[in-house]
Amino acid sequence: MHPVLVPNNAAVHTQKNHIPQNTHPNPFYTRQEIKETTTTCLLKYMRRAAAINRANSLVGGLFSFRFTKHVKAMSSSSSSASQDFVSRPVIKKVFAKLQKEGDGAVVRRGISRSEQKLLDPFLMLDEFSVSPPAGFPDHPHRGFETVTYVLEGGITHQDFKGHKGTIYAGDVQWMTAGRGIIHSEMPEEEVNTGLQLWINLSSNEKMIEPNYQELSHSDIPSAEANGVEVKVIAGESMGVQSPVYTRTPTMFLDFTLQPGAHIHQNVPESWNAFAYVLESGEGGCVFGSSNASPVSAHSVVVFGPGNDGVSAWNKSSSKKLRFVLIAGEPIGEPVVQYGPFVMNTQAEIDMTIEDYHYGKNGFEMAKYWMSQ
Ligand code: FJE
Ligand code: FE
Repeated sequence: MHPVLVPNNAAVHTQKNHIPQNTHPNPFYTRQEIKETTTTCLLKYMRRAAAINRANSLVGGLFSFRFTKHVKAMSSSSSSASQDFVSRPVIKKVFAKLQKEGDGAVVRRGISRSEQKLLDPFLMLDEFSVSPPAGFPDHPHRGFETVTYVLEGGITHQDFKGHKGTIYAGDVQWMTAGRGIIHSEMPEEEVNTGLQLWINLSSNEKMIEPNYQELSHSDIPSAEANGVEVKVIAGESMGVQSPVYTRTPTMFLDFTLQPGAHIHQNVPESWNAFAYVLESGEGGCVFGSSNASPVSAHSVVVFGPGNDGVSAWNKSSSKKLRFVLIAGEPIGEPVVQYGPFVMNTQAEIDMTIEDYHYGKNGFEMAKYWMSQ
């Protein structure tokens, strides 16, 4: 197998450290996780916190053009609007723990094999934070799509067919791996964070030609009303529609709620849906019912079935709430996964490993290519 498929052998972080009292906490790590990191991690954290402060002071005076539309009662900062809609209930909450992936990279895996049945067609959700020289060097994919949404910094990708580019903050790469992609995904800056979602393809699309849909932040439509802003990465919300073609019908929305704001988003009845919390004030993030218990940042919230959409409240009086709401039409087929290969049967996985090894059926360039 390709070396990147072997788990990396970096030492487990156990050493305790003193954390400076007045340092702004790195939002990627919880206080407990920061306490548990090694000296090297602490240095990275401090570099990152400094970079965040620099970035924050830069962003302060900048305003970007925004496509804003007024929407009826879909979002509201008054709690009375919540009575108009019934939300799907929250049936599972998962705190995304840190784990190592690629070469020295750290991800929070919000969705993994244990959620795949509940959340068909979604296979994986990682919140990544990666600094050079760590990254995701040359590795293959087959049988699904990867959606990379960069939140800070940049990720440079290169594939074995010569396709390359950098995904910057706010940009999205919607990659259909289909019959096969081999690529590298490496960080550009000091601080590079974002989400990577894996969406399954149905059996009749698993072996299609690979394809990319690349959206710069300015191509992603957004809307704003009543303390709610939405960036529509896939699907439709608050009257605006994404240009992304989703082979597996998918909704991918990035919501920011100001303190006290509320949102109800319709989701098709048969679709599975979840939210992933990126940022929240203490006790601020509430889903499903206005008096439900709050969820913390870095949590996946799985919604139960129902024809109503989902509701969210920002109960914080001072901090904004940011989460992504992701929903998709279930495929309803067996899933057999071997790392970055996702097929319907073990025989297809065996064939994929052979194709990758011998450079066949879409992996022809495997023998000759290496990223630069
Ligand atoms: C992977 C090896 C990998 N999460 N989040 C094996 F390198 C990867 C992989 C990633 C990844 C990449 C980005 Cl940019 C963001 C990620 C895993 O590339 F998924 C497996 N199984
Ligand atoms: Fe990849």
